[in-house]
Amino acid sequence: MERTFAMIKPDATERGIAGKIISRIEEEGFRILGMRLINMTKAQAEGFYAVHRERPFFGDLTSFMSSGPTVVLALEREEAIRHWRDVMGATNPEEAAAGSIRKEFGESIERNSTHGSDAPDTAAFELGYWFPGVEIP
Ligand code: 3AN
Repeated sequence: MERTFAMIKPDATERGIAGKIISRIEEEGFRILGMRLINMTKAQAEGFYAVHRERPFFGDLTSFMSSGPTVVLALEREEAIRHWRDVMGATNPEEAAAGSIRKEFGESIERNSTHGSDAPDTAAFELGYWFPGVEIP
């Protein structure tokens, strides 16, 4: 079993499709170990996305992520990291595979509905960032 960190971004909560995405998470065989709806501050978004701070889209990305509610999730499944990234699809919805969440719901490379950790070390950082001190059984 492996754990990963996922988010349902403000473009999706705004359109009232968080529930659809949570259903898909369950249908894909993930166990939800932790789940909260948060209103991220700009400073929290900047800390979370610190690896991207030199990128040209950093300001827009952190403004968008602090513009509305986000659902943060701790998920468990076999090969959770890879499988969740497959279910989400490519970062740019235009390039995402048919049947993926970003293909179905993503509006743009920024407003792409979901996030998922890309490796074990980032999953550990991201889970700890949003579920600090939480005992996940
Ligand atoms: P992923 O979330 O698929 O791992 P990353 O790590 O390349 O993608 O990018 C982090 C986040 O930054 C993405 N979720 C996306 O919303 C945003 N992003 C990436 N590239 C761009 C871009 N060119 N313009 C605007 N936002 C971007």
